[in-house]
Amino acid sequence: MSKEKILVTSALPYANGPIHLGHLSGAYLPADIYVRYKRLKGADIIYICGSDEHGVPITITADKEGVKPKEIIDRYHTINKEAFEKFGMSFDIYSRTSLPLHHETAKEFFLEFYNRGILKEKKSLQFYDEKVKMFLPDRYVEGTCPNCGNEEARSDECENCGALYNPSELKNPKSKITGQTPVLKETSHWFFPLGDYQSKLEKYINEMNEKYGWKENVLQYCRGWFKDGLKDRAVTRDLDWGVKVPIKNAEGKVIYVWFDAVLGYISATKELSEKSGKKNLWKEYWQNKNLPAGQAGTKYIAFIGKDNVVFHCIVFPAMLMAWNEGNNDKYVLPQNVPANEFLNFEGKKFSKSRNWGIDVIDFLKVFPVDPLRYTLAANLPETRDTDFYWKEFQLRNNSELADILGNFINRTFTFVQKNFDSKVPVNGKPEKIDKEMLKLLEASPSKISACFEKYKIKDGVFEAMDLARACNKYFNDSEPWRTIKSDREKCGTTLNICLQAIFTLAEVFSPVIPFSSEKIFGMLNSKPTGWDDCGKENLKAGHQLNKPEIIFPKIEDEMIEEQTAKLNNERPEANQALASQPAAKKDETITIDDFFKVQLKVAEIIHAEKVEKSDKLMKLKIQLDNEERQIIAGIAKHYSPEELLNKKVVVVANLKTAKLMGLESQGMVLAVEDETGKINVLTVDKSVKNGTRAK
Ligand code: B3M
Ligand code: ZN
Repeated sequence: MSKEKILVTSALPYANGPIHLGHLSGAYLPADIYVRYKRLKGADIIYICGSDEHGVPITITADKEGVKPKEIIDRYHTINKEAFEKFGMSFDIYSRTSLPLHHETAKEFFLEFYNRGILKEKKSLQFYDEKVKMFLPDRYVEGTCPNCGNEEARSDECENCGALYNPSELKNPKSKITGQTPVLKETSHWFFPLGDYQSKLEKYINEMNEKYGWKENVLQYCRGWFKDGLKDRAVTRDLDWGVKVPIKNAEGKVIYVWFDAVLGYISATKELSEKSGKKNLWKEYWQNKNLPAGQAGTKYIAFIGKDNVVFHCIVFPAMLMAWNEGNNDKYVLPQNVPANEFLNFEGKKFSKSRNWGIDVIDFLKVFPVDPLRYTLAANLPETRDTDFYWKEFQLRNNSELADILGNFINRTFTFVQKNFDSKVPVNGKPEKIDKEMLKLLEASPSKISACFEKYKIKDGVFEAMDLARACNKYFNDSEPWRTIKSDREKCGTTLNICLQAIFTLAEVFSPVIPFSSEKIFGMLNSKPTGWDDCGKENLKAGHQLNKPEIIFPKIEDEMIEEQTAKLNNERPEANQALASQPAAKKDETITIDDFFKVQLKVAEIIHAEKVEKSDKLMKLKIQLDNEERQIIAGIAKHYSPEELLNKKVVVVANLKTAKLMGLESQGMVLAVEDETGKINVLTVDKSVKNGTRAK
């Protein structure tokens, strides 16, 4: 059988922050398991990734820190590359989109489309912040989604419902730089006619789904966009960070980050070609050159998280189609895009600012990597969002890796060491139970691959652990501690088969826990055979084994408690000064008079400082019309004093004075808590006079 030719990519993470466990579960670990498995299957496979270093996510981070974007990308590219290495990601290349090779590739595509008249120049209205005199790209504007009402929607895209729209459709837009309402100003951009590709894209996705079975969540997202009808998409931005638009009269404009980022997969493969000294290697995978006999095309699998579906199932394929229509060297389109949902952390979204979650690097400073890989793999958000819990991590390590897999390996090795001089005993007298065990070993690899082939990584991992369970049962049922005295030959048979089983386990588990697998092979004094042979009897009688070691030490309670203690553990408090009111019963209405009993007034924060010995409370001085007041608000974890200063907020002005930590609070600041637990103080425009009553 000829080797499958496979190209695998994982989403290129933005180099603007450290990778956390959620990222790993979405687009990286499942891909790595798949790739490692395919390598053992003997596939001709390359695995591509790298940093996404353009776009507004980078410039926003740079602005926040007051440094140049270059500093940000250099920092996080290095950090993330190292984190991925420590986590055992087996990329063939981890490239970056700031490389000249990438800029050339992105420009080549842009010019191809431009020269063929595919890109249309259009004048459009775009948000412009008059205070800082600049056009505001997507993420610099926040407003209410015209589709679902999400109040944190970007200028042309809503992360909550996935809607894409024109900036003019966004409600209540605000500039993220100055907080002001931006104006819509004319600018000119080049647009890619996504709509022209709708029917081709629908056909492509249907065909791929019929042949290869796409995930239901991914199909759902795609159908949603098709239903709304695909629209032209601007592929340039007014920004000075990114790939410069390679045509005249385009000063100050760069190629839209998503247009260049997806091409990053191609340029990263080009870099791999250069590094490996095989100039045309990238073409073999991307353009179906040198395919093995009988294979119709490269199998391209793009692993991503759910928030990237539109770009990988619609935008990128459309770009490749457009290229292919005008060229003889044609690119392959993804055969499958097994996007995952999200992993949350102990019931809430990961959030750096709220100290919720843990970075990969920090995790691996304390715990070994394989228990993390195993726990994440057993809990992948394949069909719905899932959570990482510290307790579950401990349990998966102690009760599964250590008590099932580790225990089986350990008891077998110590038994053989003690009774058979660390040499593989002869399988002399296989009986029914032994033959059944051998059969199970032989059948297991293909059972597991059936899952992996369908990107059901989690199921494959469960199958592997089930095999380890069955191995323990076989050991128990065979009672070697008894037969060693009564029937040494029979006992040898049992242990021979147990060692063959360890070989099989070491190999089928190796995509998931590669570091431990390597140790086990070291103990076996052997090497992997390849997936299809690993269920056979691979160890010869008399083969010398090495000394056993404990592969999965237990994780003690204290170690877990230390971690949970570090978290910002309290439910982000509803502002204490914003004492929670007795909730009105569902159907209970109030009169307008009732409402007017509450005096809601606009006030300016003229001073803010943290309350000593409290990490939650902030002491505010506010200016009402003619009156200064002190309010103690439970918002110190969400705002710095500087951020609050000069904000115009809404306060309850006729609230009974209360005392908090011995300090008087003469009113209450209105705020809302979002679903992630972040508190947002309600603010009004600076032009509203202090003391103005809200009604
Ligand atoms: N950088 C978004 C993300 O990190 C984006 C992916 C690009 S894939 C070409 O989730
Ligand atoms: Zn929305």
